[in-house]
Amino acid sequence: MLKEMQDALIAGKKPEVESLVEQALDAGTPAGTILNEGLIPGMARLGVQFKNNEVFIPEVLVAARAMNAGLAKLEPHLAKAGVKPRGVVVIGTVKGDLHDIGKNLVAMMLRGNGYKIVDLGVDVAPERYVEAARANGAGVIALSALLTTTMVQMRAVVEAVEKAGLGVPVVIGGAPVTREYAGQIRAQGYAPDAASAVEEIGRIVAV
Ligand code: B1M
Repeated sequence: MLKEMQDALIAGKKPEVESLVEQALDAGTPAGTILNEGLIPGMARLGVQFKNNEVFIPEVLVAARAMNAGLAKLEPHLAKAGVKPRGVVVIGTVKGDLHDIGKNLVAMMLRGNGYKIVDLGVDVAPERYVEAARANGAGVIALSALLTTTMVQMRAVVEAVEKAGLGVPVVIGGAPVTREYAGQIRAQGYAPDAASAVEEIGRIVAV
């Protein structure tokens, strides 16, 4: 069923992806397995095809919609019941970058672990993170970037936070980003994936 889910995702068949996620849940497949062995590998396979010019932006967009619909079905099952609020995280994909699947996944995992999430969406300018963090009393600002051309925007956010004297730690992630890069731009945290983002943010808010 998970292979079928990958194929449906790549083909951008949103109702089929939703129905396969529901069927897998009904059959008792853990939400984490559906995510890590169904949806994410499907997106990775599509990424290879995209790189090789076997599929193009319209197909990838349709698949992304199917992925987000599948994630939405999984969300209640990834969430842990009865977790006390652990603070506010402002999250968004940086300016110039429209990729939102990884960011949505990180937001979902954090929500499931008891954080209140203020999701600013994609293409977010540095000053918007600052405004939202201030308005919502955020404990952490989380940034996502998927392009080597937009990861430089992360530095602009760190600088805007410093300039505003906000004192809110910035945690970064996304495929081209590394811990070394986080150090270079004075970001306080880095996470390679959504599960690590929960750990990293937990470590930072506990300090
Ligand atoms: Co784009 N794209 N794309 N794309 N796209 C990539 C990223 C690319 C690697 C494809 C490739 O060439 N192989 C390549 C980037 C090359 C580079 O710069 N290194 C690329 C390109 C070039 C482009 C365009 C420039 C193409 C063009 O126009 N010529 C263009 C740019 C548009 C823009 O943003 N301005 C573009 C457009 C698009 C679509 C709009 C069509 C679509 C996005 C739709 C959407 O998101 N709603 C799209 C997609 C879907 C992809 C691929 C295929 C899949 C990305 C994805 O969702 N992965 C991608 C290829 C790939 O990644 N294999 C590709 C699944 C997701 C779960 O993983 O986002 O990595 P990811 O998130 C992970 C971790 O990175 C981490 O946790 C997540 C879960 O574990 N993480 C964080 C992410 N954010 C975090 C934040 C944190 C912590 C961890 O905060 C604390």
